[in-house]
Amino acid sequence: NTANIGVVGLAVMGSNLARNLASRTGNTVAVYNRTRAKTDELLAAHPEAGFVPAFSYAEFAASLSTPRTAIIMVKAGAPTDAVIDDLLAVFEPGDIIVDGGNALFHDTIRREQAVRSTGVNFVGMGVSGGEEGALLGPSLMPGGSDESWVTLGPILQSIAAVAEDEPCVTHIGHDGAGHFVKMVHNGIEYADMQLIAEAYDLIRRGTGKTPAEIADVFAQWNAGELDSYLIEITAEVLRQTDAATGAPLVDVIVDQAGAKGTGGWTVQTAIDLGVPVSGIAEAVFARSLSSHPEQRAVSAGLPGPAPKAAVDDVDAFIEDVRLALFASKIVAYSQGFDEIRAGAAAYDWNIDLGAVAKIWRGGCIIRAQFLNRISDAYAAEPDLAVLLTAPFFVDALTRAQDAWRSVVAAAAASGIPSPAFSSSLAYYDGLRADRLPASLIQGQRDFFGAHTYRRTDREGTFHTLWSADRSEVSAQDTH
Ligand code: NBP
Repeated sequence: NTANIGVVGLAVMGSNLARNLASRTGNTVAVYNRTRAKTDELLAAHPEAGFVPAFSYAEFAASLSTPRTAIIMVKAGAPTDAVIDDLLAVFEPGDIIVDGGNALFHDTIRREQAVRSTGVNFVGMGVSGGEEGALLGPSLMPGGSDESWVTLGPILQSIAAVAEDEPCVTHIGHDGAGHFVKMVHNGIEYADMQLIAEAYDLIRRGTGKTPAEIADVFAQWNAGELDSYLIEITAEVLRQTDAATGAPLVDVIVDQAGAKGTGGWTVQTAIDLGVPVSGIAEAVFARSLSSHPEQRAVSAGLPGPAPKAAVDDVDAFIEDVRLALFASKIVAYSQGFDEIRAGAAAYDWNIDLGAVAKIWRGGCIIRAQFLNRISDAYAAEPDLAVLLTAPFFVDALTRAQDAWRSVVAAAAASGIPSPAFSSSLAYYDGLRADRLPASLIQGQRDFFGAHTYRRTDREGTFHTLWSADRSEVSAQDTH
């Protein structure tokens, strides 16, 4: 019983997390991997870590002090279930199993319920920040019981990224809450990346600047209110020259974006919850559209505006794009937090939205200055119904208004696809509309399906007798 924490699964994420754990004072880390070679390699490469290796689950359990705490970092899906079963065979009530893989929160809810019935605690934990985050400090989103947080909290706080002296970890909520929040984090990441890509495309096509010149634009933006990891790495990617051809690397890379699925989960879940995460959805679909070369090939000859001459005032246009990007980004985050709020209500999680914004400030891909403004907004008003209505964001959206509209209009007029910019603006205008044509939709639904409607001037539900004399009846009378 020499180790206080164990890691199962020693591929890149697990071995980096194990090294991170071992580097913090007070931790002794037991390690196990299904295939022995990975364990041997890790031990040989990192003798300084003082790992306690195990070559069976029984050995692994025996090497851990109680309550035993193990973090699973294996391929999400069936492998996670297999490892949980193997651990349950050797663990005892009160022990803690943490799944740090990218599990779908529905699976986490199911696993938590099954594991809880054995008396063992199960914690689904979102881990953000990729390989480097795992090694040096990830953003951690643990769910699970309050009891497990007592043991787990201090360990996780010791390995998490630090932002403004605060560890990037908080107990998100029970059962699947952590994986839910990690899922939405990834959805927001999709939207943020798509928005940045659209900004680049607009500047390139609108001004004729080279990728290296646009890298300078992004580097400059990174010194202002857009300061974030994604803007920073965008400058790096755009500045990169391909060694083989001498061309900008971005022109050599095939323009078909891949995806591992978490963005799609965010959208599917939002549909289930009735939350309009249109910016995230556009980002997911933009990747899908890019990845159908056969459809793009047969569509290449479709009519559209001739490429325009470069804009007159390059600097003014770039500033407009910056403002449009900032406004659209506010929409994306507002939609993402709306989904977390709705998920918390639906699954009975008590999620502190301001704390979520704070733990994303370090370690993860969407880390940004901007997240401080989100935590400020929820600190001022914990029940904020729409994040973008917080005063700071209203100011920003007021400043960005004209630029946002003119950029979306210019994109449409010039035939430059900007799905995330445009849909963010449409969402914003939809929210602020005094009346929406949803009234007409209700009329149509009543016409073909007698779905009834409510009136603006009286209580009750009503139906018009469309195929008779078109008089209106109270809906109770129609059934
Ligand atoms: P992989 O997702 O590639 O998984 C490989 C690991 O799973 C190996 O240790 C492998 O053992 C183990 N494994 C498999 Br596959 N089936 C198993 C089974 N039936 N029983 C026991 N072990 C099994 O590793 P990764 O890229 O390090 O990611 C680990 C987790 O972290 C994933 O869930 C991933 O989604 C998540 N994650 C990844 C990132 C990232 O940036 N890569 C970020 C955040 C979260 P073997 O050696 O015996 O084959």
